[in-house]
Amino acid sequence: MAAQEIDFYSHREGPNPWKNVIIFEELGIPYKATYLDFGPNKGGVEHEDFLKKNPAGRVPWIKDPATGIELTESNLVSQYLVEQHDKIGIFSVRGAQDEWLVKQWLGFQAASQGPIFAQALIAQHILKNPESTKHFQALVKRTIATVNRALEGKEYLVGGKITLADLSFVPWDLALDVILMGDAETATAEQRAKVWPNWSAWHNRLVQRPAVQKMITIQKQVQGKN
Ligand SMILES: N[C@@H](CCC(=O)N[C@@H](CS)C(=O)NCC(=O)O)C(=O)O
Repeated sequence: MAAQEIDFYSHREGPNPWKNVIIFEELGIPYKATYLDFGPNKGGVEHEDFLKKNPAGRVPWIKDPATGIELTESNLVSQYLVEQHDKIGIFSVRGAQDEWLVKQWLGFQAASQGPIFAQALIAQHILKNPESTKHFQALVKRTIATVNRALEGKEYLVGGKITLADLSFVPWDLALDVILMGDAETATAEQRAKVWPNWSAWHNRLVQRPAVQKMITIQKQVQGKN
């Protein structure tokens, strides 16, 4: 019997749910996407209909009919998908140290990369506040420098192989042209490759994966960009 589709609440632009799309595609998991708007109107993340599902009023949010599990927080959703569907261990690592390191980087992504990149984008493109833009861009650069340092002599963050830790960074890193716009040293991909060579090679390696390419194609389709 074919697997039942996972009910997946998402947003066309917001990067966090797109992490999960990479994992759906990596593992061939069927899913049905519902795209919400931001804000309190009907069909919005802050409308009472959705707040009953996720009191945080944010996406992603899933319901898996196979297990009845309902879940939010993109990195937890990815971990759930892997636990249920990664039967051949595409994303598994050996040993307690590496298992904890995967969790460490998922925590770093959720606490540092996601929120800081989001605030840098809002400061420049919505609030149009030069001081805040400079402040948050400095934090964005510190976040990337951290990953660049961790990748010295390595192709992947943990265990010499692809894990959820690596893929969790991809959607926000794909937005860096917009996030670092105007920065003298790191505004373009070419500049970033010079400043953070380990990070840049890793990012390009991740983007070449077929599942990431598929995610980018779907993203462009739903954003009406092709
Ligand atoms: N830590 C959460 C963040 C979720 C999040 O902020 N999602 C954004 C879309 S990328 C959202 O729903 N924003 C709506 C809002 O904040 O009102 C995760 O990783 O899932």
